[in-house]
Amino acid sequence: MSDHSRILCPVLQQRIMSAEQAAELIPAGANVGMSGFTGAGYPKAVPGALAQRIRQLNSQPNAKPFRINVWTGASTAPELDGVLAEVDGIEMRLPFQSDPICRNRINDGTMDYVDYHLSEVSQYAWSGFLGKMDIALIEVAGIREDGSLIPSSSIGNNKTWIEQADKIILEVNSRQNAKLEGMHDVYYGTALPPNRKPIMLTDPADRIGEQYLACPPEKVIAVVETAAPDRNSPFKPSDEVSKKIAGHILEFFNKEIELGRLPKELLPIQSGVGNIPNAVLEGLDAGPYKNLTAFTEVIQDGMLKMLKSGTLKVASATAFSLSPDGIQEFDDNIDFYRDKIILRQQDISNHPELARRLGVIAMNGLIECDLYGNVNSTHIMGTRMMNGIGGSGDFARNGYLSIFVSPSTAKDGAISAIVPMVSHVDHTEHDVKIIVTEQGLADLRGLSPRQRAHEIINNCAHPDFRPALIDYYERALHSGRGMHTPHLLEEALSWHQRYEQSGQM
Ligand code: 0RQ
Repeated sequence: MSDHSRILCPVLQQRIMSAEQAAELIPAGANVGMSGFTGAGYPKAVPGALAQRIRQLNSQPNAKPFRINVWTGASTAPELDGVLAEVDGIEMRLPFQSDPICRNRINDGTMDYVDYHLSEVSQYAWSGFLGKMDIALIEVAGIREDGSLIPSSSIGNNKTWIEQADKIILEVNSRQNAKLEGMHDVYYGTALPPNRKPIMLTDPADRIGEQYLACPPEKVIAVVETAAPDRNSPFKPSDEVSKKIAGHILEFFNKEIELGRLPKELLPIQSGVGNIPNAVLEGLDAGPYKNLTAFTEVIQDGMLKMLKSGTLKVASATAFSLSPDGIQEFDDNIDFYRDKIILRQQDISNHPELARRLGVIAMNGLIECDLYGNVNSTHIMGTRMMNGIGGSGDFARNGYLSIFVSPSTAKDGAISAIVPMVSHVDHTEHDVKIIVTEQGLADLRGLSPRQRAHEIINNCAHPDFRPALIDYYERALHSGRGMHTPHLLEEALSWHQRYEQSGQM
């Protein structure tokens, strides 16, 4: 590592320093754009050094709290979100997180949080309404002689952060596989309206950009060398519930193919992160499919397996999200994977124009869904932030099929995932096409609200909650208040109230 073999640009070799020295260059109140997407490609050293500095400064008597604003691609890791949240070092966080300490701070009001559609963050930054970006802190796999950057295991918003920031700090991580070089496709043709042009990507395998991130060396104030692995948590083996959900989805796909509504190679798949989406991928891999494609945000273990078996021929994403076994498999066989995986910036991997053009099949998790197909995927009991909307809205609204999955109950059966009215709406009834629980699948396409209620209660609700849902619906229907979307307003959120009061819906 000390031979600086990953830092080939002579000017930038002069800026090599320790993480502690680099952290000193970040002032209080700075807007810092950091790399990182679902635990891949986030800076590993400077955030920790900064957290130590913040802890020390804030412990001085009468210290004015030292906090920064942290913008990323998506979720990161304990070494970034965790350490900074622990020392109360984050004033404002956007656009997505899944860290338990961050989550607590967001929900106790000591951290502000804005969760955005992930495709839209860069345009907010370009148009200036997030404020001026002071510093970009970006992990890369290497620096080339001309100062251009070899991206690491995620791209996320890095292109935007590098362009927008006044100053740049680079972490060069020698633990990232050197053969990542060439797997990226950074598109420099974006613009703000009215200067936008069509994005000429018509197949997930298309390459439309550059392999490297352009970076003006004069903006780089520090280069820090690291050699630490990405966060990677193991997937739980598929349980009965996720296997059943996967089974319902596969049955649905097969029927759609029979009806001529889906080609036998399906359409490009987008799959959210988590155990259920991973189980669906495993199910697809065990099925008769060949030559599928993925146009998604993250490459999970299931996708590597599908590429290996030939079920999947190509995957476009913005990041990896692999388990320790998945990382090992990828590193050992990178020569096989490198021409089958393309990593793009998130404003392209999640672009609405592309999701619509390609006809993406979007599969994402839900927290709760109501009788009419409105989906909450972010808020627990309407008020407490879980993670954020992430990319689910980019794909659900614009894809060809939007499928939302969940066990029919949570917390050992105390909570029904199907409720009379959702306590928060992320995906409206207009965007949600299919709901799947272990109980079955509700196909909402072409159905009126009242027809949808029948489909969802009968196919997706847990039998323990079905009678109460039918009772609510029937009484709402006959309340004389309005038949289009029947509700009893005084009772619509009573299931949530009951849970808050008694621990049982
Ligand atoms: O909590 O672990 O403490 O028991 O929520 O629930 O069922 O394990 O499902 O991990 O797939 O998460 C919607 C949050 C689902 C996720 C959500 C509790 C439950 C458990 C997790 P415990 P599960 P998952 C691309 C797509 C938005 C972002 C997105 C998500 C925990 O899918 O964040 O889609 N989606 N991105 O017990 C109270 C309920 C509950 C509940 C579940 N009704 N009430 N608690 N839980 N339902 C990726 C990116 O964008 C980067």
